[in-house]
Amino acid sequence: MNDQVSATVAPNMMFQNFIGGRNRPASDGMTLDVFSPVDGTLFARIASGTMQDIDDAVKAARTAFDGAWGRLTATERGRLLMKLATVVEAHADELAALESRDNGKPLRQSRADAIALARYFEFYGSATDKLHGDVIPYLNTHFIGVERVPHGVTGHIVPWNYPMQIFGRSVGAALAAGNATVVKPAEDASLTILRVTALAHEVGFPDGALNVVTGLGRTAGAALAGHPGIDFLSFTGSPETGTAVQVAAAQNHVGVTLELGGKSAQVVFDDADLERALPTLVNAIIQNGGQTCSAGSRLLIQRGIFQDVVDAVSERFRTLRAGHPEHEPDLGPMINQAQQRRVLGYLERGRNEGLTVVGEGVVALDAPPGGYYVAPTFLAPVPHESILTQEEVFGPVLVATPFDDEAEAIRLANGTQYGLAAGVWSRDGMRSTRVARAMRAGQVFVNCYGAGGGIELPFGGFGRSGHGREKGFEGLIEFTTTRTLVIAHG
Ligand code: TXE
Repeated sequence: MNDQVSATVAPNMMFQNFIGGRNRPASDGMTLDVFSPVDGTLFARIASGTMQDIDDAVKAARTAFDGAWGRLTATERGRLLMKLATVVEAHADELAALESRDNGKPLRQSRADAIALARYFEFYGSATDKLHGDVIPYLNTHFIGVERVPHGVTGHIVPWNYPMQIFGRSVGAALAAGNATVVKPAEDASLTILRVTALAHEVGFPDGALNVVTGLGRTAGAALAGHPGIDFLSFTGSPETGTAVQVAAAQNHVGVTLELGGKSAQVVFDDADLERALPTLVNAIIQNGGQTCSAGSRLLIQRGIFQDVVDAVSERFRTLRAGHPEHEPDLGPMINQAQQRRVLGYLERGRNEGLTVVGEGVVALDAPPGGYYVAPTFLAPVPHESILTQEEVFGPVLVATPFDDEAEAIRLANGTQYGLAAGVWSRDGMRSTRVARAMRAGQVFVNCYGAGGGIELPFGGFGRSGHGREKGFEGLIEFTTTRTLVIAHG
């Protein structure tokens, strides 16, 4: 995707906004070119959504919330989501092919994302009629009920790394709770979200319950974040944009959940089951080319086994191939040229710091020349203060740092501004539990690593990783607020 708004290039595939139950071009007719990261070719165009489009979408959502959508019972909402889950699953291959072309993910990852999306709709669809409120004991003369009610119209700003999954966890929960929604997908990965929205329309979601406006972050995204008709915002992306979204939310005095990435550590003690750990340590950074908010991008290894683990991980790195998504590579290309340059820039800065690359994969021969591929790279030892240890690279770059004891492991693991996920590897149950409970991270894995997986598991950050929780039942609660009813009867 590039940032250039154009009205001239002949489209291969043309995608429009979806507002109030209808496909619509941008209000000014402008479009954005969509380039595939696989080979850099132009293959589609999307609407370059405007402030007017966002305003129309918010109004359509409000009409739905006050009307056909808001009138549905919880059970009816749930049934629609469950129907959508079934239809998404039936379209998993089609969605996977579209995603791999648009986003560059290996096909199997795209398919896994489509299945996870279906599962989000199933999970939240089956929860709608279990979202109970409370009754509070108060005066004998009063009945107090606390209802869980939707915020109203919710805005969802979605990034490009897991479009289907993040759409599922955020929009699925919001719809289940009864909100009407306006979604701004990332300009680099809008297509599957538009396709799933069309499927939602086909299964019977009322017009305006789910609206999608594509386009640039600084126009369509900013217009959505700052729209006074939005009652709650959900944002996943960079800390910098997260700040802008939070400022916009503050100006309208509405709540916002922010998921802003991480620099998650995997702590490997000298009694760890290494055979079990090794594939996971590598996969946790290689999955989705490292473009995963909860990627395990730092290894902390106890000094006595440091060299052995580094050698074993390096050996695996040397077998890794970045290649064409349809040819079962270990990873596909980066999402765009800017991301490719960003990752290569970090590696350059690492080299300037004098860091050593100990294991490097390859860009495979089948990787088309115009694509944005980066060879997976493992560096060790890397000091805790290094830029590669402290900043989110968002690419297939892994660093390893030694530690001496438990206290140091905890200090290093918690020693970045982020706090999204962590892993602890040890056969000593007391130690691993102790260390896991000392992690400043929203998800901690012991002798496993989920890289953010788990539809049912609350997910979100400490510190610069953001606030609020998505996924699981907690994610559903975020899309509600309460109304306390005080009824005097004596
Ligand atoms: O993110 P942005 P970018 C991190 C990762 C990556 C870096 C930059 O480190 O390298 O961020 O990626 C919309 N108002 N993550 O530039 O800008 C934008 O259109 C409102 C981690 O792609 O945050 C897109 O839909 N919205 C992350 C979304 O914000 C705006 C996933 C994310 O884009 C906007 C992605 C604005 N002013 C990147 N500007 C994670 N947590 O997983 C942009 N957007």
